[in-house]
Amino acid sequence: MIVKNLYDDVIGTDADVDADQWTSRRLLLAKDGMGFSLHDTLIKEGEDLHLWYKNHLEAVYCIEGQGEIVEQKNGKVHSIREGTVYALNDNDQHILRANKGVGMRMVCVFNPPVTGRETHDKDGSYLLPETD
Ligand code: 9YT
Repeated sequence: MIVKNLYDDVIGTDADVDADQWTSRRLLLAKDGMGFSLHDTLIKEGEDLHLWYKNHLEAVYCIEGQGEIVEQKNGKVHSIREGTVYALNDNDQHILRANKGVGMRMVCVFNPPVTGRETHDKDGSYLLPETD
């Protein structure tokens, strides 16, 4: 069994990844062998993230804050607040916005799992690890 605590075991370690627009505290990673990774992510207030996880499926559950997500393929805008979940089941290209003044706290699940220190490439995706 794996038991970790965000404050004791993740914050301030290599699994705590700070980017310009977000901070991702990675609770479970590929090395934990679960087949997914689990992140507690803070989206900084007023930020627009252009994302396109071509290599991963991601589900995101908002537990604090407010914002919106725009589907790039059709321009549809969905508001996000505490209790909203979105699932990028079609590797959907999207824009994620955290409202000014509040930011958002999200629980994110990635399949396949991220391995550790991934940050976005120019398309807003994470690369897969090299395999033989
Ligand atoms: C919700 C989202 O995709 N935020 C960007 C950071 C990413 N989810 C992560 O690695 O936690």
